[in-house]
Amino acid sequence: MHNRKLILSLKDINSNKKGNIAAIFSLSNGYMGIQASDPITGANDVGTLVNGFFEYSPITYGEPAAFYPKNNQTIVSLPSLRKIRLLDENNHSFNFSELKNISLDLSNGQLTEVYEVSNQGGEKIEMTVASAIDQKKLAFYGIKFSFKPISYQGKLVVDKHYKIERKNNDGVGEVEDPRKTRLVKSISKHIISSDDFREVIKIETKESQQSVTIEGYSTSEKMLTKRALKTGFDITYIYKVSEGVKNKGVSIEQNSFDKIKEHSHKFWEDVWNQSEVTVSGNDEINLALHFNIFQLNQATGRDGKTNIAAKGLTGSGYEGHTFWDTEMYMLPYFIYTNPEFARNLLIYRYHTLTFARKRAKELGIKHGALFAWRSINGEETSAYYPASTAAYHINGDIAYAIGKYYEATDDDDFMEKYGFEILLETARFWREFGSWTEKGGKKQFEFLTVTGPDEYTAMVDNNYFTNRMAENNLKLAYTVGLRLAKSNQKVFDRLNSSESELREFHHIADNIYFPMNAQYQINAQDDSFFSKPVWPFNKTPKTKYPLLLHYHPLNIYRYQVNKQADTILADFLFPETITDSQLRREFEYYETITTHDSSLSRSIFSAVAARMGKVNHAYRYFTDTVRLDLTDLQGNTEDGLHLANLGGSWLDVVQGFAGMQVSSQGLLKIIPHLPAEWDSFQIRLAFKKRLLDIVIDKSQTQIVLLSGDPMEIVINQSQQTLTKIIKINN
Ligand code: IFM
Repeated sequence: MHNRKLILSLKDINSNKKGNIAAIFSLSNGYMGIQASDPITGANDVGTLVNGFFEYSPITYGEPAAFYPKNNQTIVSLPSLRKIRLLDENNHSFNFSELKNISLDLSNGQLTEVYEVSNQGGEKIEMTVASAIDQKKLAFYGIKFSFKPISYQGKLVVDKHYKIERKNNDGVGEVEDPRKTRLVKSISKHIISSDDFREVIKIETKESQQSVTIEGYSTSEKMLTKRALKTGFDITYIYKVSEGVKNKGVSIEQNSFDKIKEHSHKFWEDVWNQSEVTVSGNDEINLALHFNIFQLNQATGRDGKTNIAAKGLTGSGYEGHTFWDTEMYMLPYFIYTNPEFARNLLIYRYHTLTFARKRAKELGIKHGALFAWRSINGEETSAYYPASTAAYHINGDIAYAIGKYYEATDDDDFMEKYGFEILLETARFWREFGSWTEKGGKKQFEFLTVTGPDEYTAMVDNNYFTNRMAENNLKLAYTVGLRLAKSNQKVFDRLNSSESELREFHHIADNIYFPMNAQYQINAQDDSFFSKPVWPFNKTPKTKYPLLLHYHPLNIYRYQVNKQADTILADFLFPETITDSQLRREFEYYETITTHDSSLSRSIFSAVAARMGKVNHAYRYFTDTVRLDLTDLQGNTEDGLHLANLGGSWLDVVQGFAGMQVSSQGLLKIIPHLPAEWDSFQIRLAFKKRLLDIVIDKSQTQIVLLSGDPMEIVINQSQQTLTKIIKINN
């Protein structure tokens, strides 16, 4: 971050809705998340979220059928660590508050808020709140309140005790917007102990049988204190949130607000050092990009047992579930900047293999595994199979990410312990799930009744994206398997595979059918896509978007209309499978029928447009992408940030504007496309144990090898040996 302080504050966001502010300025550390909710009113507060801490509730089907998932999983809203009660000397509450400013320092993770708080009589005090989350001892959070008189000078009562009460919204509830969360009832909260300086509460879930202990500690004053305001005073609280037996180690007295801030600062220094992405010439974009990367890091489970929820830990939308978003949109950032985080995210999938094997069997596939479309613990939890279980591509997405991780790290240990088993089990799934058919006298392999990424088209035959992902998955299992059979026979044998099984995978991959549209000479999204009429866009008012909230799914399914990038995403992931001219035709066709109702769409159109050299076009998609939550473009930032889109903005800069790809020979390629609006931009990339610093400006591309051995690199089609520094004219 070049010693420049980057601070996000109120003026940088377009909507002052409390829920948006709470989500945007939330602090988290992959383990727990704390929204920047108003500490006085608690308005819109989802409380504390702990990654992986969820409750089951039964899914009620009007018309059940065999092997539908039985339970919802919902991330639990734990009590807020920020809520505070202020009273004047007559015991009247200060319960009105106005946020005057809020600022999040992206260089050290410190959040500062300034509120004007008033009582019923209109007397005012100023409350400044400084907070930070520990990025090393993940159970800890520190918050300091500073009070100053404005028009009230008397004594101030500060109460930080919990009020264990049932909220009005406790109870099972149904919601009409599928992107929101569900309300859960079977949670119990007890006060375990409470004294002058400390309070301990325990929260237990009845069905999932999880528990969390929250310990609050006031470092100087009592938890309930009364002091004269005079020139003002501060009170600091430390919180420790321990799940089950996790985080028992460090006692609350061993930590302090200063140490929490120090740990946070160190963590962010390392992050920026590894993953610098600086845009010169546009401060607004530069800030947004840093914010996105900041939140991406905050959201990520780091223990191999937890993952990234679609909303991270910034809100309870989508119930805290993990989707394919992780592998396709967020993992690339970690693979190329912090491979250790990437490894842990993939290990999470490994830990869910038991559920995935069971799910495959439930779908009638005896050998192999089918990963959950949406879940917290790995068990499928979606009640709407046409846009979940049928999205079998999740298997190929995970396999793709494993392939990319391995390509960038050569991490054999990962492959032997976890990766290959996933590749093998997913390849086995495709083998049994697909079918051999004959078309025009040629035998080919097809995948029937599937849903691709585009959720406005469901249950179709031969979705192009799915078929590509399956092909890649089968080929990866083949190549990695063969290598393993030679290098580590023991691991290979443990998984009961054989060279003939691997050859079968390869044979299938070679014969997968890919639908083409002859009229436009482009890849067809699926077999029946072009037999449908195009959605009547000119008769659809703006107020009817996103379509999913206004039209029955079957109404949407019978038209050509895309919610998000589908075939174009396949083109993005497999650049070597398509010629420039076909890509151009394909982009033009699918762009006109895409609504971008999904936040996962625009970033891909941007990256592909940049690759095509349509840099202005790419830039328009990019500006929407990079500030999507800061502008509340989707209208639901209050439910939590759109984590996949945050990752998508990094993809746009690195894989779009810097044109980064890895060739089929495993070489890093850079093909720069500097947007006209920028003077230059700089990125850092980790690749095969090297750290590279790349600066692209109007006249040249400069690549510096910051650490690691010399390597071969391709810049603008020309292969070079990078020993220290390369400069090439653009
Ligand atoms: O995974 C996505 C899906 O592709 C579109 N709907 C939202 C999900 C969670 O982000």
